[in-house]
Amino acid sequence: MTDPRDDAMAEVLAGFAPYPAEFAARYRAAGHWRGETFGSMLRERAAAHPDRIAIVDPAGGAGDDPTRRWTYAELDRRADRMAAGLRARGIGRGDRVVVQLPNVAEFFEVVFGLFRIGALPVFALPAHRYTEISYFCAFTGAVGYVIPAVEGGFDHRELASRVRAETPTLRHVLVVGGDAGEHTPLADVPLDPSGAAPSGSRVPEPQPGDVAFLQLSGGSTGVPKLIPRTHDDYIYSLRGSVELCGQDARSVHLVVLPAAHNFPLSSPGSLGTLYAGGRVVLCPQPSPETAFPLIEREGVTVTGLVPPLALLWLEAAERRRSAGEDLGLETLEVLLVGGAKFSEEAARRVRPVLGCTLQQVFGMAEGLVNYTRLDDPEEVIVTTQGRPISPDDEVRVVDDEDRDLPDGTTGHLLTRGPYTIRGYWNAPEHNVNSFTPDGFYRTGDLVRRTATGHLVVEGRAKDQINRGGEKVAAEEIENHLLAHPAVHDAAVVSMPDPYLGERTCAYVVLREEHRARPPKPVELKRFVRGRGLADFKVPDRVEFVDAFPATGIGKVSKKDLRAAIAASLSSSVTSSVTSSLSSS
Ligand code: OOB
Repeated sequence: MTDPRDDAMAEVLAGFAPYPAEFAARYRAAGHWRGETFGSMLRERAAAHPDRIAIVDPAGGAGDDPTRRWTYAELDRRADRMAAGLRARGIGRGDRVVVQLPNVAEFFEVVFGLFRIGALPVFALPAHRYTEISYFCAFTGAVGYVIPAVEGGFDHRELASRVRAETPTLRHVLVVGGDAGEHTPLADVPLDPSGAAPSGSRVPEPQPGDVAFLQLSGGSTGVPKLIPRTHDDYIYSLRGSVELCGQDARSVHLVVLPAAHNFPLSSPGSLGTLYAGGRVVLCPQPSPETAFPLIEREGVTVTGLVPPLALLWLEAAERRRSAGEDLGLETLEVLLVGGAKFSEEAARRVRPVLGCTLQQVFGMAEGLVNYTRLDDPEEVIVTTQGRPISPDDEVRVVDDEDRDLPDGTTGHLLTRGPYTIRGYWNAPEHNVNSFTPDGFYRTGDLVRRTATGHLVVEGRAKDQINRGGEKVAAEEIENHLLAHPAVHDAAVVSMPDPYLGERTCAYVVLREEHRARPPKPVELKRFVRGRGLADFKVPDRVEFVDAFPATGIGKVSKKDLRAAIAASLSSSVTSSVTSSLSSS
């Protein structure tokens, strides 16, 4: 008898570009893909060390100390009960469920519950709003959406009601904590597994080659693309990361960045820590005020940060040290920094100021992750973004015509390997541009390879702004600006920023009839925000121009726009420095 829910898996597979058979065979023979699934991984860890703590959530519990501590056995039991409850509600293999949770213990209960039944989490970020969420739900045909009630002052229940009314597939909105309103409290879902499955029904176990979840691409196109990752490929990246980062059962990993992002999830992140049998501590806020005491109290050994947060932590540590305070960071052994380029100058401060080893990470949700090694010379650690996890990661640095370049020359990074996707989910028209015919992913990053095989990120060819690790696709924001009645044309580019590395600048050409009385920049920002999208995508600056500079073949020259805003910023810095000098 076929399970009707197999239809959902058929939909997933229809949009999935599998690894060619000869590559899959090679990755298996090399021992990279070992036939593990997330469900079996947790089951095995819980059997091996049931009483070890898996998850520490400093909030959400009852009593004087709200900290929740779940052992491996408890996480495993909760995943089973969640899986049974989700199945009883009709969610099954291949179904997509958008998960948008802050760093709370329930994130793991839900995600492992979904893994166990072969349903696919779609990993949204807490900052996403109506535009992104409605798109994820519609595009993936999601049957479920998991949210907090209110987070950071934002009522996710209202957003969920609106999306639910508009998305015919969306049957379940599950709410963690607080009043669920018209939706279902997540706490009502778990069921005793023995009573859940109707007798005689087939419950197909997820297979290692199945798509386990959909991750989001940073994006450079009008709408975000979805990244299908399999159990086999992702677990291999976890195992590799765990080894390179020296993680083991003693590791205590602080999850500071949003848990669903690929970096804190897998590099080596929370899932890598669970793979290694270590302890995951959830940090509700990334500030040093919250994180430092948690590091001290929980004996945190490793954490990962984006460059702006690393800078913030360095400054806080220096300030406290010069005030004679004890930092309490003695247990911290490794600080991973990635998501955006970490300046050499800041990288040099990590060891002396925080007393731990810096590990640079240059990764991407599509796959390839590079790390500096813990025993690399300090010069390599501070001046490069690392080298690939796997001996089977194929890395090419090429010119504009896809011709290989020698080491030391900057070019486009192409990659193929045992944990890099062969295509975005359901996006044949993008896949033609994003992958070479022989399956290399075009990362859009400009890199240089050193003689030691380490990569140095030199820039980007994709039309994206990297705002301190948060990715903004220029085209997506341009489309929002074009919806404004006064806007004739828009071009969004990066501008340098000492803290975030880059911020967004929107160049706008107004329609004739609006030029005499142009809208204020703040009105355009408000308009974009009002369309309901993540706050980090709202342009930081709006500049009005009569026309855009053009390239030789008549396209908008973003290079010239970037140069113009950079020059104008540096001259305004110079003039403000000059005026402050002359007034002092
Ligand atoms: C990580 O993943 P995504 O998918 O949000 O973004 C990937 C892109 C890369 O293609 C590159 O443009 C940029 O982010 N990036 C870096 C970088 N790490 C990522 N650029 C310069 N230096 C770095 N160290 O951001 C991500 C995924 C897994 C681990 C770490 C980061």
